[in-house]
Amino acid sequence: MKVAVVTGASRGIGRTIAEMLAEEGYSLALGARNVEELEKLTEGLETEVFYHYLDVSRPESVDDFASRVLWRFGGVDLVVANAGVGYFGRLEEIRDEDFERMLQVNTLGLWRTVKAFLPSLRERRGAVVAVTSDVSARVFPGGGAYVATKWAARALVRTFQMENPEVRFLELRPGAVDTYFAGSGPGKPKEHGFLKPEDVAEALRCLLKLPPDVRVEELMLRSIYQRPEY
Ligand code: NJP
Repeated sequence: MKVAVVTGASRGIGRTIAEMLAEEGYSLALGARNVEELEKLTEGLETEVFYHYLDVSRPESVDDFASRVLWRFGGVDLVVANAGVGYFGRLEEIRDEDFERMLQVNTLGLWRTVKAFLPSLRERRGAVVAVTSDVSARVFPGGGAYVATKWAARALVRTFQMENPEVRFLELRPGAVDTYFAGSGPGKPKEHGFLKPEDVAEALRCLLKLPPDVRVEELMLRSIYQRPEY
């Protein structure tokens, strides 16, 4: 049975991807800081699930999580590096601690997560899904700091790919999605430009069905009600 790791699995996109992967028969290793939510999620999943506290902004937490997962399963086939946070404001207004937090989670956290599982992924010729953003290759006023952390994440994903051709890296770039992101909560109508997390998970489900010698490197998906901007 294939083993998938999902970071930021306690809610939003990560949680929905975890549910989809369980349906697809993956064994799961789920990480997030909110362990209570991970426990609740696990109760509803019909597959083998390991969950553990994970704070991707702390190197020792990532190492601890990875070694527990590798001990439990012996190896992993898929890593969904999804954990992310968003703080917004004009560049002269964004707070130092918010910018730093985003760098720690969105950029360094992704790097640490992939790095920790890389030997196993190489051995199993596995795959990484790096959840970045539709803004990982564009900018917008009021989003400069968040955007910078996602551009950097994109650069890391591409470099990882070049350095590890035996692993397939997919940069998953969602536009606005109806989650708890940036302090909001779900319930926003699709007509306001938000995808449902299920839309993202379904897109990924389709891609995972492709033959293993197909490398989809990037997927950007947005609601038809979100303005197309590049
Ligand atoms: O957000 P939300 P999404 N260590 O807030 C976890 C990107 N994205 O699902 O630790 C470990 O509902 C947090 O868990 P917890 C976005 O940048 C979104 O929308 O328990 N985990 C929770 O499970 C991000 O990369 C939109 O608090 C940490 C999860 O992350 C990804 O999509 C648009 C953590 C966040 O769930 C998923 O975000 C876009 C840490 N230090 C890109 N800090 C959008 N929603 O509109 C947070 O372009 N988490």
